[in-house]
Amino acid sequence: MSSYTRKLLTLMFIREGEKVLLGYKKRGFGQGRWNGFGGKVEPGETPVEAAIRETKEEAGVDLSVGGVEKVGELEFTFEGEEVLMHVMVYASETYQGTPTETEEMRPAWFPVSSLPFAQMWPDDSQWFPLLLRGAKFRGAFHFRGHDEILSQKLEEVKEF
Ligand code: 6U4
Repeated sequence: MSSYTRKLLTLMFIREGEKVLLGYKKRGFGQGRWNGFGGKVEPGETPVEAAIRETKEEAGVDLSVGGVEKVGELEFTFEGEEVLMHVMVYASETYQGTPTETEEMRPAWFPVSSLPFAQMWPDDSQWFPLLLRGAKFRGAFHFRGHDEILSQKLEEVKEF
């Protein structure tokens, strides 16, 4: 049995009507992919606080705790690696400010009907339909490298 070192991370999707705000990751983990905003939860902060902080740092947008909803929990593991990324996924339908390019991310709005799945993490096309219809979900994806999913679990949940 392998024992994993768990890392707690966040992922935030801002939605306005039929559009979703994604960020093009310019550097770091997931570079070259469109994704939500997020990163590591720091000591002393809650996951939702981290999600709001990261969204401000990466997209220049302010969110309020009351406007943020937890929609998913995802676990990512990678063949041959001992790290387990435990990602709390959030959605917000309200925000303040103008999405602005930062050193890490280039934000852009996408219609929900044409998300750039070919340039997103391969798991995203699996759970995005759940997110878009307002469902909550729990999933686990085991990767070979960053492009191939070796095994996966995904289920809709009523609450966390
Ligand atoms: P720093 O601290 O700047 O080195 P960085 O390398 O930019 O960190 P990190 O670790 O802060 O990245 O955040 C990684 C982000 O990628 C988190 O928001 C979670 C997200 N993520 C990781 N695996 C993912 C996957 N398979 N699908 C997905 N998002 C993923 O949609």
